[in-house]
Amino acid sequence: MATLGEAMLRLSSPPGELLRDSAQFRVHVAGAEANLAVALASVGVPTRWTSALPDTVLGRRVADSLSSAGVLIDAVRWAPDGRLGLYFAEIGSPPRPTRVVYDRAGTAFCSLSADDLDWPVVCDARVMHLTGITAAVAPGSDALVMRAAREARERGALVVYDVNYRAALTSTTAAARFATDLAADVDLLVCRAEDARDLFGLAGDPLAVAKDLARTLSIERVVVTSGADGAVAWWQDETFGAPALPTVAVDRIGAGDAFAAGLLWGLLDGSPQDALTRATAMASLAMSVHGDQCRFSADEVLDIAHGLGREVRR
Ligand code: KDG
Repeated sequence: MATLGEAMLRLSSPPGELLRDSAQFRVHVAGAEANLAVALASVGVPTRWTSALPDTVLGRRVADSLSSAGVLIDAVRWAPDGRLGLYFAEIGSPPRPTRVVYDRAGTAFCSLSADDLDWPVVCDARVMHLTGITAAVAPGSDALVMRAAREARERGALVVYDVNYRAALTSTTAAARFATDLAADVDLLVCRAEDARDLFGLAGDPLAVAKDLARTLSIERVVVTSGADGAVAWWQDETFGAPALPTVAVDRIGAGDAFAAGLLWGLLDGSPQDALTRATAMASLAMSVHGDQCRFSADEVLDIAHGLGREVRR
């Protein structure tokens, strides 16, 4: 598995405290693609994460965290200039929504150009995972994602694009245009139902939305996620679905990345139905722990996927 994107540190106020009041922050490593890489490595899928990190103690903290999870970081570019991005999070609790504030201008990743990367190493995988976040990080990041998709495709990898729209980084119009431009090099699209509505004006029954996305973008496989209503797939004219699993969500940030990790893991050795089932299990587990990343073993995820969640005594 291969992925490409920016990592950040997340500084979050403790549960039940507001960013404007809190005297202390909890620190977590974050970044959608890094989150996916950690989740995949934890279930035993060899995964390379490509990025740029500043050659500082904070950059090394991120690298150490990912490599301790088993993620391959040999394609990371160590940048002499630039900084590590931060973001501040206040975890919501009904009726209070989650709040995120980015501080990610001028990061080492913003200056990463396609010519900096060793593409045969970056793309040495059966699947290349890319997201709309990476494409929107800085002017020029869109070209990086385009190149990654093309390089991966030329080497025979399956290219997966997770729309992952972030309003703080780009407009819906620009995100829709980018997805449309990239589509010719995408084998599987993952899209939240709300992104399908906001970017492409497609709403209603999730399966109909998935089918319409497949037709509109000419992509053969489309997965649409609907949070607590589960996920569906339009898969080369076949359809699949999986309900969301019950969870007590302490932190929803990163659940979509865990979903994508479960999906891609399932696709490597199972059917689209297996993949959706692992995806919803992984997402529900991710929401049960604090932080953007989760490190569950394959057995832990499969137990939840098969409804075997039980007390563990060893
Ligand atoms: O999906 C979770 C990510 O949003 C989080 O880890 C931070 O990558 C991030 C972003 O750009 O929002």
